Amino acid sequence: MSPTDAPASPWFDALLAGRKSPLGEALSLVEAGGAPARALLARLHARGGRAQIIGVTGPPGSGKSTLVNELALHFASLGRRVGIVAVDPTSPFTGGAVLGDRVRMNRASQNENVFIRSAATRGCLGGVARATYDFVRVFDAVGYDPVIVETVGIGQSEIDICRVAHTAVVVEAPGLGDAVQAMKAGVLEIASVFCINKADLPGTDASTNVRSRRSARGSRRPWSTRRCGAPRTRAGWMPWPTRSPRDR
Ligand SMILES: Nc1nc2c(ncn2[C@@H]2O[C@H](COP(=O)(O)OP(=O)(O)OP(=O)(O)O)[C@@H](O)[C@H]2O)c(=O)[nH]1
Ligand SMILES: [Mg+2]
Repeated sequence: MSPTDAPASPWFDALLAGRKSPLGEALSLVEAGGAPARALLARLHARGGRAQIIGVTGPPGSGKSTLVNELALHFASLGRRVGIVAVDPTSPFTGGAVLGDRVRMNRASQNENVFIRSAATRGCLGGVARATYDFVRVFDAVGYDPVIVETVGIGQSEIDICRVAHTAVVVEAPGLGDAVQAMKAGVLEIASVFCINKADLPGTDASTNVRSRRSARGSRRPWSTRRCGAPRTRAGWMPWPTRSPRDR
């Protein structure tokens, strides 16, 4: 009998208390899949549904990890325990992944209230890894709130994050597109919040104006308070552009 099958065990109690060592083991167990993973997720199921799940997505290099680092430190400073799922691309040649997101989240990784779990895409398209949702469920069940998911750097149509997150933050940097891009369908339609990152760089005003026009058209992905499952829309919600220079 594995620790997860036992009706009660010190391991499971420590996991429910959110302790980092059993949490890491539990995340590895659900990533491996199979019967033990299903058994653990079934045991945790009733405890979930409380965490706010924040998706952070956007093009490669737009500053997602830097922003997630700051967000996590902010929530941790409020006494919240923050789970982060950082999705990195798998190399099609070596099968490995450079866990670059983690490097950018160095300060958050040293905070006792923050737990970062990397996940490699392993051929999964859409911007998230196959295990992403199970990781979120584990974090949620053991009291991490919010859970922040950073996708890989995405293009216009990789929008799977909106199946996972209650709140989708689309991070962009100045100079990455003009008004035509802003009108296109795809990732821009899932935003609950547009974050114009690198606001210390030239072109920020133009990018913000473009996003404001986009916001005025509304979003098909309004903000949601629903804890799990399909999002509930909030009538009248408009995603708004906000700015985020790194040093603020
Ligand atoms: N000037 C400036 N540079 C920034 C800012 N935020 C991040 N950067 C830099 O932008 C580069 C990319 O930052 P990341 O946070 O790794 O971007 P990312 O979107 O997570 O990148 P991927 O995960 O590879 O898609 C790094 O060199 C950061 O130091 C900012 O506000 N201003
Ligand atoms: Mg990153």
